[in-house]
Formats: sequence, structure tokens, C-alpha cells
Amino acid sequence: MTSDKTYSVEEVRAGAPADAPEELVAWVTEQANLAKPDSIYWADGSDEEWDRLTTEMVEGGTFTRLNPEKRPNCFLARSLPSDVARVESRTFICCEKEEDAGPTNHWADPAEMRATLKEKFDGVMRGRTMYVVPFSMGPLGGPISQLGIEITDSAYVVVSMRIMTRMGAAALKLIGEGKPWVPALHSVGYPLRDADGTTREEVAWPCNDDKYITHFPETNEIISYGSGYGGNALLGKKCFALRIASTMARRDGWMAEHMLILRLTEEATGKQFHVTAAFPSACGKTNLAMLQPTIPGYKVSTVGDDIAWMRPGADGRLYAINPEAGFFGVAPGTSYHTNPMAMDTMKANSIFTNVALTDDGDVWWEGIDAPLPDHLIDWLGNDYTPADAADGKKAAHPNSRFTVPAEQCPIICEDWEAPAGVPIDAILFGGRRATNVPLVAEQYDPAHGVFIGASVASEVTAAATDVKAGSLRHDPFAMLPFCGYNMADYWGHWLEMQAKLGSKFPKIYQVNWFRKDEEGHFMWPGYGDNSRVLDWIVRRAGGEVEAIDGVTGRYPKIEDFNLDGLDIDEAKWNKLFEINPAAWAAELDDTEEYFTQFGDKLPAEITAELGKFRERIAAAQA
Ligand code: O2Y
Ligand code: MN
Repeated sequence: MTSDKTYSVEEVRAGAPADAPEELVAWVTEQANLAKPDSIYWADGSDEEWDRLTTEMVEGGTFTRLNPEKRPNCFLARSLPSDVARVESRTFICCEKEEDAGPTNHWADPAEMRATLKEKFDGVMRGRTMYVVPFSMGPLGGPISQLGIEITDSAYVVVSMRIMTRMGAAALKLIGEGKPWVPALHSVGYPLRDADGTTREEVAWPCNDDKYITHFPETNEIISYGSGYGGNALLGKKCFALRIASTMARRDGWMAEHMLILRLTEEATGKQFHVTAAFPSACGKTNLAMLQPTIPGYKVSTVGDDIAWMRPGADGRLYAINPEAGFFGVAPGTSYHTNPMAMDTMKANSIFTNVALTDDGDVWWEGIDAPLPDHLIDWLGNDYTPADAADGKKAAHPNSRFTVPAEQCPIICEDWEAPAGVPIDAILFGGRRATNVPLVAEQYDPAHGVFIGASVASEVTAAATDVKAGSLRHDPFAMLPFCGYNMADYWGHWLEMQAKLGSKFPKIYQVNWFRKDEEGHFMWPGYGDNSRVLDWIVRRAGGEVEAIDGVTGRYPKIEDFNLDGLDIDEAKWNKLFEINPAAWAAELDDTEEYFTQFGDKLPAEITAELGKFRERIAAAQA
């Protein structure tokens, strides 16, 4: 029988890098004595470490090395079918008062959750290595950046964190200098030995059917159990950079948002505009972040594709950084047609999860440029032929992912790592809406902008496994699964930030690329043609063009909007902006009902916006 090892602080200290501070060593010791790993390893983020861990994972069956001629230094992982996405139903905000989590979060009492997790973590790493992973969200040492330490028993998480964050020795050095850090504890929940010494075999994708993705916003802690996948396990991303950071941001007067950041450069003048945009999951955010304009005169460069941290600068404007260092993008549908820049980003040094494998050791997914080959290994590890496709089976999981270093993006913005961020000119809110929502609308005033964000709703796709695909779900500010506190208080925080920055706060725009005609065809070409909408927005935000007052906001005049080369005449244009007052009255009833769940936390400004919206509908009906 193998007995559990007890770790002394001195022993952990001896194995730790010299600059690990005492409080960190103490925390690691405490977690080691609970989880009982066979060994502790401090990740340094080096190439040597990457090579060693990826090789070990190839040998252990977690990774398949892709053809080095086609995809150098790239790997494929296959998860279990029970562990393919974020699990919103098992995501908890643990704060003292339930009302502080609000009606849109799963709340848990912190003491009760700690007790539950203590049991789950007792011995959970037996037979495994405990990896200690220091990381920075945002450029190392930057004024908007934050530090964290993830403890994990998954080597897949370690190498993924190396891509997605600034991970390793440099982050630890800052922690050693006394900078604050967020503790993030993770286990896949699959010990290789139990308390009485009985062992079990390692598997390619260890995880547990029972999952807990927990956040303690009052103490800035994260504890995740049972999943090895994506947002559940790479704790710098949704758990830290959104749920915990949103609560930090509220306390400290900044903003943590589920937004891409892009720079639009007017080539003739060199003038730069920066836009952030919030879309619910699976609305093509990565595509917009890497947009290739179809209209002449503009160049887009990418600052971030998923998360923005924004702070007021000394000049009173709002500045944004991308806290991440990589992209964790949805593979299916990504191609040289839809997103050539993402395709070029993933040529090397990337991890693919749950995509299909070709016979020559490359990756394949539905919607990639290459036609379906005669034979593949699908995401489940089974042979896959065109007959399977004809049966409706997918070769790649719909939520399969590429994990790629942002610096490899050919259009990465030269200032993407600017520590103080880039100044924001406009903020977009979008969703996947077949009906009602026009192509673009500008806020009437700041409170209307917050109303636009609060009333975002989108047709659901595969990422949220616990919601029926195709149905419309409210997703305020695209933050529904990511806001670490009461959503109505979050709207209040936006109103406060707007009041603080006054006229320097960026104008807000509602966009919808997904409106369909009566035959069910998309009315707007989307992709690179979304540059036309950005063109109008930056000219409008800069006061160059007028707008027409409408029911949902202010709309472009057709003559101010670049439609050159598109098959969109005035009739089609009008359809893109058509308002059906009865349909909007019904939508507003639904929005109002949605808002009632927030009770008296709902800001009065939002209630007032409902009233103004009803007046605009009545005027349109008259
Ligand atoms: O399913 C997951 O674990 C990933 S979800 C995700 C990944 C990258 C960017 N955004 C999202 C999201 O759900 O918003
Ligand atoms: Mn996202």
C-alpha cells in the first residue's frame, strides 16, 4: 500500500523557485496536503517545459502530434463526450448574500461550498503531479494587468495556459515582488489512487461527471473541480478575466467585459479608431476581431477576440487591454473564406481539441476549406467516412477549439500589448437575431446605450450545452454566464462609469449581422462586409454624418452608408431596418418581464428607457 505523502512548508519551499513568496508557498503546501499529489512541479513557461509536457502527453495518449511538415509543434486532444464545453449549470458564485449573485447566477453559500469542495479535493491528486502555474492576465507588470496562480493536476491545462496567458517565471517574479495575485485551484477530479492504495489506470482525458466551477468574489478565489475543458479549466479566462475581474472592476472603478477589441485604421490619413464589441458566445466574435475589410481605405488589426479590461485614462477616455495572450476559438466554420487570419494564426504551435484528424496528420472540421476526405478519425477517435456525414454525424465537435498564440496572428495590432491599452471610440452590442433587430442603431444617450446592452438576446448555438439550440436567450451585455455579481448592479456600474467619464465615454451601437428575409436567407453578407458598418460607426461617432431617429435607435441614411458592390438596393436596405411595431411591443413585453426578476435593483434609468421605447413604438404605430 502506498501511503499519502505529507508536505512540510520547508519541503515545498525547497522545491519552489527562489522568488516564490512565503504566502504562496504556504498556500501550495495547504493545497498539497489536501489534494495529496505524488509530486509538485512549478511551471516556468519555458520552451523546454512545453516540449517535455507535450511529449509526455503524446506518450500518455492525451495528445496526438500533428504532422510536423503541415502543423509544426501542433497537437490534437480529444476530450470525453461528457466534457466538451463550459457547464453553466455547474458554475457558482459563492458570496455571503444570495442577492449579490443575483437571479441570473447560480448562488452558493461560501462556507457550504468550501466544505463540499474540501471533500472533493481530499486526495483528488493522488498518483498525479500538482502543477503550480503562475500567470499574468494582461501584459506583464502593466497598470491594468492582474496576476494569478493556477494549481492544476492537468498538463493539458499547463500548456494551454502557456498559450492563453503570460505564464511562468516572469509572472512569478512579479508575485515575488509583492504584487497581489488570485489563487485558482483546479483538479480534473480523477485520482489515480484511492485512500487505501488501490490504483487505477490513467486515461487520455481524465475528468469527473460531477463538476463544480466556483467563484468566491468577496475573497477573489476560484476553485474548479471535475472538468479538464476550456473555460472550466483554463481559469485565467472566463473565471478570472470575467467573473472575478468583473467584481474587482466594480470595486475599483474599471470594467471587465466580454468584448473583442479591434483597431480600424483609415489608410489615407493613418487615423486610428478602436472599437470593442460584445456578442454572446458563438456569434463570430473571432471573425469580427480579425475582419478583412471589403471596402477600400481601411485596415483592421486585432487587439483581442474575447475579453476587454477597460479603465479611464489620464485624459478621461476609456482605455482597453486584452488580458489574454491567445485565442481559444471555435473551429467549425473557420476557414480561409470566413477567417483567413485565424487560419494563418494556427499554422504552428497550436493545440486543437475535439477536431477531426486526417490520414496525413492534419486537422479537419466542418466548414474548413478542404472538402471532406474519404477517411478521417473523428473527434471521438472513430473512423469517419462520407457515409457518416450523410448520416448527419459531425467529424468535429461543434464546440471544438483551436488554442493559438495571439502573436502569431498576421494582423495582430502593433499595440496589442501596450500596457495602458488603446483608447476606445465606440462600443458595439450584437446578437444572432433573425428578426426585429436592424443592421445598426446608435444610442440616443448613454442610458439608452446601457439599455441596448441590457436587452441583448441571441439565438442559442452549441457552446451552452444546457440550453436548447435555436431558442432565443437573454444575454445582457453578453455577460449572462460571466458576470460575477448581480446583473442589475452591473448595469448600475455601467451607468456610473458613463457618469464619471461624461461625454468621453464611447457611444454605444447595436448591430445585427444575422437578420433573415421571409425565405430564411441572411439579408446581410456579414464577414468582411461588416467593415461597412464599422465605417459608418466611426464616421458617425466622429460627428461626420447625420443619423435618422428610429424606434430602436438612430439609423444611417442610405446615402451615407457604403453599399458599393453589394446587391442591396433601397428596398433591401429598408428591409434591413424594418421595424414591426407589434413585434417590438411583444419583444419589449418580454424584455420588461425579464427585467422584473431584478426587483428594486433594476436601475431607474433602465425602467425609464422602457417607457421611452414604448413611446417610440406608439409613435411608429400612429
Ligand atoms: O466551451 C468552452 O469552454 C469555451 S467557451 C468560449 C471560449 C472562447 C471564447 N469565448 C467562449 C464563450 O463561451 O464565450
Ligand atoms: Mn467568449
